[in-house]
This record gives sequence, C-alpha cells and structure tokens, in this order.
Amino acid sequence: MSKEKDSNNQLSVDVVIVGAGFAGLLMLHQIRELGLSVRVYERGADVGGTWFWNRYPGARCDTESLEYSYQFSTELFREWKWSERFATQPELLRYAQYVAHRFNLHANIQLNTSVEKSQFDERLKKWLTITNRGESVSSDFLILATGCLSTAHLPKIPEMSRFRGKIYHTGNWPKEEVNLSGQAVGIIGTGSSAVQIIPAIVPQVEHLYVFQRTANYVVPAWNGQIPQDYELSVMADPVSFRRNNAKMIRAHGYRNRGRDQSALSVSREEVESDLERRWNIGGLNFLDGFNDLLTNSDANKIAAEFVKAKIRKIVKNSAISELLCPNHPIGCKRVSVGDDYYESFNSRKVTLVDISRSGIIRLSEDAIEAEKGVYRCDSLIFATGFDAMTGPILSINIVGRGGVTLREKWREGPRNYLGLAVNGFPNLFIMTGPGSPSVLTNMHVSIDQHAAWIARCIKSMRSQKFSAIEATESSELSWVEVVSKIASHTIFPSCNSWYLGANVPNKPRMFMPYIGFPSYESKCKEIEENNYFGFKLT
Ligand code: N01
Repeated sequence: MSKEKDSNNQLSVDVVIVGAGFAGLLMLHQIRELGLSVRVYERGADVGGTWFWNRYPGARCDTESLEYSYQFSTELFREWKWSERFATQPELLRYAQYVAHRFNLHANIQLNTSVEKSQFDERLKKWLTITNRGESVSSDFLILATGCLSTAHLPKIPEMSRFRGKIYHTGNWPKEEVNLSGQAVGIIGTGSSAVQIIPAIVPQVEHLYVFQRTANYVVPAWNGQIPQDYELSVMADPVSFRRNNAKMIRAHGYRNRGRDQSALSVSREEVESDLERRWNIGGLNFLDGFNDLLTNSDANKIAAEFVKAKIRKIVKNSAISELLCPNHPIGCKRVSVGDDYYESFNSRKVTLVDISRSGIIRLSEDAIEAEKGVYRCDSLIFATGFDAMTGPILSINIVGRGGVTLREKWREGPRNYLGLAVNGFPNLFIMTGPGSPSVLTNMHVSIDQHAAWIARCIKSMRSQKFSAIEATESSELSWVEVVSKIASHTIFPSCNSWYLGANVPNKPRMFMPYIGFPSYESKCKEIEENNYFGFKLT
C-alpha cells in the first residue's frame, strides 16, 4: 500500500473509508476514479463485510442474485455468473473478493484494522483517524461504510458466564468449521438468521431447542437455479433491468410489481389469489401485490392471516403451529425468506420453547433455564441480531466540531440530513446510514446511489474550491421529521423491531430507515442540482 506523508510526517490521504464490505469497495473505486488518494480500513481479515462475518450454515441473501449485484459496471454485471437465484454466503464472499481483485482494490485496503477514533480538526479542516494498531492518518474526508447490520447484539442473560459449552453468534460465526453433530443445541432468536440456520443444522444435531420470544413471518424462497431465459433477457439489457428495479419502493422486484390499488378495493378472494401466486413465486415481493398492505391495518391483516393459514397447514402439531403464528402486523418486523423453516418443526429433533412471557431465566453450566423447563445443551447459538444502523457507526469514537462526539449528538437517536451527513461533523459521509432507505431496499441499489452521490459531491467541491461541506441544523431537523412522518403513515412503527432500535435495551426508539427508494433518490438529485441545498459549503 502506498504511504503518503504530509510536511509533519503525518500519514495523509484525501479520503479515509471505514469498511470494505460492498459499500466500502464501491466507494473506494469511485474515489480512485476521481484521482484522489484513499485508504480503507477493514476490521475483518478479508473484504466482504456482512458476507465475511455471517458465515453460519445456511446463510444466504434474501434478495435475488441478479438484483443483489453491483450496478456500476455492466461488464462486471455480465461477466459474473450467479449459480442460484438466492446466492449463498460463500458465493457472495467470492463475489466481493472477485470485485476487489478485478478492480485492484486491495492496493488501498488495510485489513485486520479497526478504526477506534476519528476527530475533526477545525483549523486544518481535516479528520484525524486512529486505528487499533496505533496508526494515525489525516484526511480531508471521512466516509463510513460500516454497514447496517455489522455490530452483533449479544443480550445479557443472567449467569451466562457459567455455561461451559460453546457459544456462537450468527453474526460473528467462526471461520473454522463448527461441528454440531450429535449435540443438543439451543438457539435463541427466530429472526432471519435463525430461519436460515435452523433447517441447515437440523440434520446434524441430536436435538435442537428453539427459544422463541416473538414468532416470525417467513415466506418461502423456492430457491433454485436462475431460469436461463430470464437471465438471458436481463443480460440483454442490464441498464433497463436496474433502472426499472430502482423505480420500486424497495428497489427490487420490478418483474413482480403489483397494482397501484388498495387490497380493500377488490374482493378478499382476489387478494388471496394474488398472495397465493406470490407465495408460489417466493421471495420478498410477497407483499408487493397491492399498495396498502404495509399502510392499512385491515389490508395487512389479510396478508397476515394468509401466512398464518400456511403455517397451520405446514406444521402438523396444532399447539406448535399456533405458537409459530405471529400476532403482530406482517412486515413491521422484516419478513424472513427461507425454505423449510416451518417444516423443521415437524421433526422430532426440534423443540420449540416459548419464552415470550419471561424470556430466558438463566444459564447453568450445561443448560438453559426458561419458564417451563430446563433444557440441557452442549452448544448455544445466539441468533439475536444486531445493534442495527447506529451500532457500527457509534462503535467508533467520532468527534466533530467543538469536541462534540457523535455518541453525544445521537444520544436521543440518529439525527442527520439524508442519512448521509451530520451537522457539526463536516466532510463526514455515512453510506446507507439511518435516515436513508438502506435496509428497506436492495442494498446494492442504495450503495450505488450513495457512492455515486458522494463521489460527485467531492468532485464538485474540488472544482468549486470548497474545502468543507456540512449539513445545516435546520435541514437536519426537517429531514428527521420527514423520515418519521413517512413512517407514521405505515404499519412499521407498530411493533418492536430493530428498525426502531427496540431490540437493544436502552437504545433510543426512533424509526431509522427512510421509506421509499424512488422519492429518496429524486430528493438527493434535486439537492445536488441546487448546489447542495441544505448544506453549508465553505
Ligand atoms: O436478527 P433479528 P437476525 N432473548 O433482530 C430474538 C438481515 N438478515 O440476525 O423479535 C430472547 O431479526 C429476537 O426476538 P424479538 C435482515 O435484514 C438478512 O435474524 O426481539 N430472544 C428475534 O427473534 C434481518 O432482519 C438475511 O422478540 C431474543 C431474534 O433474536 C436482520 O439481518 C439473513 C433476545 C433476532 O432477530 C437481522 O436478522 C440474516 C433475548 N434477549 C439476516 N434478543 C438474508 O439476507 C433478541 N432476541 C436472508
């Protein structure tokens, strides 16, 4: 890696990027295209971010592979051949590695390095970043590509340290093979990670205890090969394929788009027949058939009841199927996509343990104690999710103007402009941060849009000879209002989801993602065309 020193012998580059997941890799490529010097710090031993850490058995993407692909290079898009409709974690990791090599990105990436602190120097208008290796680097810009779901949440359970078996977290799964054969295993959590790992490990384990606090809606993936004729049609015109997907509220699924019509304006049979059709297609477009399934609670109930009827049909034991039926609106927590999840509960090797009332009471040396019993376990898997969206950002001590830390500033929840920039923190950009559509979209589309916007912004600043950009306080305040107002017209805020920060004790409760990719994209464009309206340029 080339080292650049300033006159004080301080390592100095134009841009520091934190994270070499899909966002960091693309941002690096864009910054280099501008001819700027850049350094990327990545805490993992390889590139890939989410797909480096979440290597638990069964891990795969819930957005279709052709859509969950980089958008910026049609050559890259055409030369990479996905082997399945929903790619596995190993394939996604190979894809990230391929892209890093294809564009010679490793030259600017320092692996196995965590950023501990970044402080803005007001006099020099530079960020000083310090790593866990004691290295410091100064830069004009600091870009956080730290991911939205990269800080694993390990809940505190009474007497946890007494447990003598192995403890795993799905979001931090070991690189070495984990052998669960012949073991009694406990898994805590029934979100998307659990939905994938459970069917994958049932054949191995002697017994699996699934500790469920909240039942989850799971729609099938019907994973398989990508139909050749479909792939050929996409490859014939990737530009239109991507442009059409970006018109969708979640930036994917154009080919399965629904009607701009209320589910309540047609007969229930018609809605159910559309849901059945979508169930048989598989994937996240299940709720896209009508325009109000996520905004009107009566419409939402039709979809929720439809899935519950499926659960009752799939799971043979009626007491277990009732426990697996959620009682919150469908979609207000992220719907999971996976094959054979509900079917797993027909296996005699699987016991569903309801912990909805008292949670897990304590651990002992070899067991989990819950309200209705003690369950002996050799190993425990925490599929307990993440300190989402803000966790990875606030794990770094970021200090802005006047010595104010981002942790202080966000004590009551993340406040920023467009999810991209924060008042008091000049020349800091956040990729797919809270306040942007990020986790409610196909991440590749959001990453692409942010990387291109940030690169153009830096280019424009350089050509206009500005040295600092900062969101104004008023633009930030009104943006936070916009984000929460849009959410208030939907069912999203109605349950305890990680979108709201409700999964992490004492985390401020605030709906974090912006709902609707197309309106967000046009807002960002409008701001850019109006010379960064809402920002102060100096
Ligand atoms: O985490 P989650 P995840 N005691 O937060 C339970 C993406 N993802 O890793 O609902 C007992 O969804 C918690 O219970 P509750 C995707 O965006 C994508 O599964 O809080 N239980 C819940 O059941 C997803 O949404 C893919 O009551 C506790 C579970 O743990 C996001 O990552 C694959 C507990 C956590 O579910 C997160 O998914 C995997 C406690 N103290 C993940 N604390 C794909 O692309 C938490 N729980 C397919």
